[in-house]
Amino acid sequence: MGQNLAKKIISSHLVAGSLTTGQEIGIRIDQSLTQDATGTMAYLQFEALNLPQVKTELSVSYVDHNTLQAGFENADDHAFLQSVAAKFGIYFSRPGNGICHQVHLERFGKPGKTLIGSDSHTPTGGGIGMLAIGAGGLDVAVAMGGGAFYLPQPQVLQVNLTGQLPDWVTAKDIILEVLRILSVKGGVGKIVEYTGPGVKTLTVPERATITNMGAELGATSSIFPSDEQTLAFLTAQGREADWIPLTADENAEYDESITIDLSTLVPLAAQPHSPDLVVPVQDLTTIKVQQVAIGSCTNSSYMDLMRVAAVLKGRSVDPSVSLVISPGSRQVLTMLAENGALTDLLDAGARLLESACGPCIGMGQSPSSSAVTVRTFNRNFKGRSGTADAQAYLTSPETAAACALTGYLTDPRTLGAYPSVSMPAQFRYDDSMILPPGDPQTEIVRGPNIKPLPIAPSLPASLALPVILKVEDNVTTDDIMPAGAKILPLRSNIPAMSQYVFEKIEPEFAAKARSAGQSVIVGGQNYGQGSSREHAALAPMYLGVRVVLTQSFARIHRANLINFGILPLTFVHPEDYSRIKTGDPIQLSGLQAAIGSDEPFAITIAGSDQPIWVQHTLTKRQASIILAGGLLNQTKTLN
Ligand code: MIC
Ligand code: SF4
Repeated sequence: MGQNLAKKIISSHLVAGSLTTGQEIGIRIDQSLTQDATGTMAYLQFEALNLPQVKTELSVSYVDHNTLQAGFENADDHAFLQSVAAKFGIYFSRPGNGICHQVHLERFGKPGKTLIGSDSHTPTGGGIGMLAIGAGGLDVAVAMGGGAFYLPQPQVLQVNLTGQLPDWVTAKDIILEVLRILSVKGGVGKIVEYTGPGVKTLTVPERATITNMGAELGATSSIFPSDEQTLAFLTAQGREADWIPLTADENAEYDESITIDLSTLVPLAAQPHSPDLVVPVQDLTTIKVQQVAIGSCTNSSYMDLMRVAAVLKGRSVDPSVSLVISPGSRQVLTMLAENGALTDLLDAGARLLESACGPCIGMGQSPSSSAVTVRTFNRNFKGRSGTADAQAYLTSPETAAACALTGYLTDPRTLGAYPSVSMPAQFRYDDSMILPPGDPQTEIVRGPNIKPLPIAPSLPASLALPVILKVEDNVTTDDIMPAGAKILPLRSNIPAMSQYVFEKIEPEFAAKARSAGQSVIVGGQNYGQGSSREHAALAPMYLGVRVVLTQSFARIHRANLINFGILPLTFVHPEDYSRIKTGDPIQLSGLQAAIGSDEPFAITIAGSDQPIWVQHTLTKRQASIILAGGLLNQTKTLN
């Protein structure tokens, strides 16, 4: 049997472990990216490693999340990031230059390379044939320092694409179909590899829409081969020298396989409040829409916006709808400006935002009370838009444009002929807003918003602590550590930010945690899905959370908990979840021995003689991190 593409790239970067599913492996990292909302922490951590320069082939620091400057905080963070980049050998993409994943694809991504990014949508790079993985900032800091990135060897799930998309059906509908089939837990522990004759019908930006939203499957990464389409994209970006052909062997082996016939797909929408609640748009057409938001790292490429412009040209947005558009990059925006498509958008009544994450992360443009908002984004978690009772639907740009015109959820196939838009032979590239690395003597600019890193205590032999919160399945990192325009500016200030932990689920959480001193959280399945934000581990750690006990975890969040010294445990018998309630005092003893062993161990609820069996499934490397009180403590001990 031949090798699949994911395993080929892993094999060529393997520095620890072997290719046995589930075993921990370490891979060498060629490129890294950070964005501002996670980057401040990642670079504080990099500084703590005491290294003079990054050791990767390429590292880029982007500013795209916290771009509303309603006070000094975000601007202070930008200045910090710019000075750190200059000093440590990192490229700096200035605010306004675009969303990290879009710009990275355009200007830096290379087939066959490994990329780690402090953002869960880093797998966007899989669209160009990279093995691109999202991680917490500390893992990115370690990789920038030349350390390996560790992960359980993923299974490889083949998605075999046959046929060709009908008019008005898009790459977004393909990934929504995959989400419908597999759910938000379906990709956990897996790399999703796209193969089959349908692949060559998709351009790189279309592939990137699909790999981007693989994050919503919980997948470790998603990847497409590097072929003629990849060469065409790189050539149009003036980067043909970066192309290599790369594909799975003819008879490659996969752990699982599904087939999707593209010609059978229809326009789809993910309903509130989960990206896997997918139905055909034609079933939703009685729903009134108040806001349409087009943009985000999923769907803001040049071709996406050209199609939107073609749909809107000569028409008007319904007066009951606010249409906001955030182009993915300065490249996209300047091309639209130059060819007149921007005028078509503005003439139709679109409101233009800067090239940044914007409404996707609740950084402005929150919809009105109980509004229906149709978004081309990748996440529609409750409250993420900044309006607690808003109802967010996720669709393709074409569907979103149709909704903007009619004021209802609208199947775009009702609009008539599909506008033909093709990939330009040449994109307009001007990298003047990407600053190359500067002087290693650069003084780091540290405004009052940059607070020192909190460090976790090491793990004691026993712990007696109360359950301060019990939550259900699929709790997101947006639930644990909300984002939005009010809280995001505090990303480099953990003491201030920790006030908001679990704010939407239990407004008293921070106060309760403080008064308990030390505490445990109990969760259902897929705890911590969504964002890579390590603040969802760091801030609870700062508030004294020592253990999180669940039925299962999302990959990045579990790694972040370990990195910050919070012990992640799972129930041996998932039904034991129902035996624990908020307020129960939990007793864990013989902890160091239990962590040193692979066996399940018993914990008790004080006053009950029935033990609850739990397991940690930590590798030896992770166990030593937990015992040391987190990766920074451990790395310092090793130095
Ligand atoms: C997101 O889409 O939730 C974010 C904001 O990009 C996060 C990173 C963050 O919380 O800063 C992500 O996806 O990792
Ligand atoms: Fe930015 Fe949204 Fe993409 Fe996250 S998902 S990187 S917030 S555009």
